[in-house]
Amino acid sequence: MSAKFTLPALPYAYNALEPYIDAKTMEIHHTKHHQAYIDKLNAALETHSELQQKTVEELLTDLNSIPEDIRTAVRSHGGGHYNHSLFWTLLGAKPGRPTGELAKAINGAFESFEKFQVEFNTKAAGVFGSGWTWLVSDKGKLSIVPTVLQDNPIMSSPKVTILLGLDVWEHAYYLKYQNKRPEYIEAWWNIINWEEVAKRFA
Ligand code: MN3
Repeated sequence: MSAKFTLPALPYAYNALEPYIDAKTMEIHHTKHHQAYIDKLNAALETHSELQQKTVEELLTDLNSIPEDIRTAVRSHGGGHYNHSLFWTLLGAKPGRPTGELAKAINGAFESFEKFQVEFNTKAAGVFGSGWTWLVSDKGKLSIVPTVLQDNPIMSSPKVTILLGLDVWEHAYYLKYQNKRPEYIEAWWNIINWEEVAKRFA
């Protein structure tokens, strides 16, 4: 078969997020790590042509329907492809803060932007081993959800909307931050694409 899923181009240059995320990390993360998830997802689907019509979101929101022999591969590598595709769009070089309805919803759920940050930081720092932390909207109700490995909240709650996500795998920060995950998380607040987050919320 031809490769069904392909690597999306980054909407900015590898060095666009400097100094918060270095160009080398971005390049390896995108061209090696993300590409590997795509290759392995395509390989898993090779023997199951009936699944090749589905989007990655359709695969992940209905994992129980995936044949057992490739379910773990679809969950891991499909999750990896989905999470990274999303992650790239949620980063940008324009520092800012949420505004409008999104800001209201954050203040409503967490009291203030600062308290939202504290809770997000705590959950992201607390992910044991490799995983992600997400800001999730369930019909406008916001919560912060950590996940392990390449899981995504839509796997267990297909109806939620992912607003924001942070990759806390070591490959996302090790070159620049080594074991200092909290410093990476702190830096990430400077490169969130809040316009994109607001679009997803609306
Ligand atoms: Mn990653």
